[in-house]
Amino acid sequence: MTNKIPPEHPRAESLRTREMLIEGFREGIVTLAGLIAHGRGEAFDYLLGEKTTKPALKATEAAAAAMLNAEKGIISVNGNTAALAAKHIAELAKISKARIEVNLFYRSLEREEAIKKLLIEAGAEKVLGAGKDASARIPELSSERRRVDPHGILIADVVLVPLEDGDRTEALVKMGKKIIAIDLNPLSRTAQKATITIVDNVVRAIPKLMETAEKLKKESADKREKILQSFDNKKNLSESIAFTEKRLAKIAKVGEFLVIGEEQDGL
Ligand code: PTJ
Repeated sequence: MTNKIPPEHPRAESLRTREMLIEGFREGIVTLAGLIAHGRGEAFDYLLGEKTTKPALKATEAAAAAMLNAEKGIISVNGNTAALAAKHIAELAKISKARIEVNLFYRSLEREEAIKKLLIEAGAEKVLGAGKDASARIPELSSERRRVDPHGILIADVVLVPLEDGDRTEALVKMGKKIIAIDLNPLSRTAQKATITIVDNVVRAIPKLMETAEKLKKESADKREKILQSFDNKKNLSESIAFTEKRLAKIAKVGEFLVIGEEQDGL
């Protein structure tokens, strides 16, 4: 049973997101550690101002271009992502012609099947990677994340990994794949090792990615390739970190929050 959140509560949006994860945990979608991971994400989001920044929009554009130009694109889904964005994941897969694969750090057949069912109910046509379907292995990886679908992540050229752990990102990059990460922590190994890192909340980033892919779909593959080639992940990560630095410096000057909603302009 979810807690009733008054719409006028100043942190209603953030509380609603928490409730989605708590509900996901009760339904066997989210793992206990997923709740802790979300807390870390929330802290970074708080420092960021809980808004999509300009660097995040730039990374989103590059990510959409990479997904549309992929030959075998795939979206890797874990417990938190499924609980927070199942519908948008299903939509994004359709727009970008990407496949969807369940890939968990805390693997169990029950969770894999529950996440697969949730995604199918949310509109996904097919979901790879559950149970025996994950019969292939990623070399150099010891966690349960090494188990992948031979028709999915193993052969993909572009992999979207919202909310990841660093090991797998590194191993997938070594395999020659383009990795798109969504991670609120620009200092995480995932953020640092990915080809394109969107420093934003999954809740905002996946709908934005969907919207951007819809727009870029009307452009030529050449134009999308140019967007991709002109993107520099290190530079973008620097801009994301600098954004938080500037924001905090501004707040530090007055010792209290600036008017929420007006503070992003000019940063
Ligand atoms: O569902 P499973 O079994 O695959 O397990 C998933 C978790 C999240 C438990 C597992 O991947 C894990 O332990 O992740 P980490 O190493 O804690 O990393 C999670 C990263 O995601 C951290 O850098 C967080 O800051 C970030 N994060 C958390 N919530 C969000 C987020 N980034 C974007 N949007 C969020 N909502």
